Amino acid sequence: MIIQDIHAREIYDSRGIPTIECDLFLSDGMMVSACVPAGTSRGVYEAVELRDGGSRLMGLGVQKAVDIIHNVIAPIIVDRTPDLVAIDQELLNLDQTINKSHLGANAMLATSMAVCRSQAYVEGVELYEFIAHLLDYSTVALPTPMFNMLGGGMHTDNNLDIQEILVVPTKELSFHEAMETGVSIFHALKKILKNKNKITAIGCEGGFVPSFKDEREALDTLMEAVNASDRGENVMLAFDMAASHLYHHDTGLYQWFGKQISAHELIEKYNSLVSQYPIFSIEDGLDQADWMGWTAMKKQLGSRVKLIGDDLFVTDAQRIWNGIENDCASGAIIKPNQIGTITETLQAIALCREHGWDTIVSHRSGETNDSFIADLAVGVSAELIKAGGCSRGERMAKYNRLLTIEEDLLEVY
Ligand code: 2PG
Ligand code: MG
Repeated sequence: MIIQDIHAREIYDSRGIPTIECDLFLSDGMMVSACVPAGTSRGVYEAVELRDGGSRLMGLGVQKAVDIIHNVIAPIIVDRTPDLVAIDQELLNLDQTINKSHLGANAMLATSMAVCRSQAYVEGVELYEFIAHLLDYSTVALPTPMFNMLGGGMHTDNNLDIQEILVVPTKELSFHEAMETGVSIFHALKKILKNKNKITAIGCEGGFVPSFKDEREALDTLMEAVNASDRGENVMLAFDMAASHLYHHDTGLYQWFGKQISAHELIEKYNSLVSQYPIFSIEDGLDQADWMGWTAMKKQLGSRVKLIGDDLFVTDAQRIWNGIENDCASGAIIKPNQIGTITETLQAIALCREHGWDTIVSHRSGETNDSFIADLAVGVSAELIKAGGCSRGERMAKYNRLLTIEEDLLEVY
């Protein structure tokens, strides 16, 4: 079977910002599509997302990237069998930059995801199975979901400096039981916020976004919901601090609820929060360039809480390797659009796994209804997945796909 044609278009993500959808037409008449997500709190080391600039759509159009798919990528794809590894390599050869600025990580990833899906289709297996085959893994597993309950930082306009406060069911639960846990806490939280006269509006990732007087009020409110939900047993909390976006380069200090504090003081804050709340993990606890600070943080907190790098590693195997050598963290966030191809995403995951690091496959704040990351998480047996709160169609698309996969796996095994 061959790819007969490729067609891309500009669509809009869940924030109303342009992104790319890519269709591949196979020689048996099948059409396979993929859509790329985009971030708001992007790391500076992420691969470049090509945007048009100019005045149309605030400069955020992706027509140039769409044209690249039609004019530059199509000639290397059309009339070939879908072969992810070979095609990704050719995309990399065509791009020739370290940050994907020539073709654009958005154009490359749209193609790479669509080729990956096509190859799974041609081989007659589910996407998650195909991903497992690519890595030579003989088993697959459902991830534990991390549910975004309270949003802040760059994702919203409230006063919460922590970008995401999440809940993680840590007990051995089936995926659908973990979902029931998340959904029960989500609705309990809504009721509690309402009783406290706080807004129950939903943020871009499907969690609630009220203001709080400080981090403790936010955490106490969430713990109240955990306990009220009757699912409190073995549920832990997690933070995505997105600290690169709290860091001021001129002063070397971090913003923290109206104050400016040093990295040392921030680590002390984490230390006291970890003593008082059941905190499972802290993502991006320090700035994306502070390798030494990360090593110090790991030394101080690493035995009590998982330290996860997102902007620090940007799904880049080289940066993850640096993190492993310097003992900076205990795991990495995995976002295919940070690096630009599925092959490189899988290399980053394989490296984590070889070194006993956790992988957290993650959505972006700008999402589509494409549920690719659900299959990715299962195919690589990621320990965790971060796909948003318990609302909004583009977030539920991932969780609902995981429910389907769970059913498939129960039937097979
Ligand atoms: C993050 C992500 C997803 P964004 O920082 O982990 O939650 O946010 O997509 O805006 O980078
Ligand atoms: Mg993050």
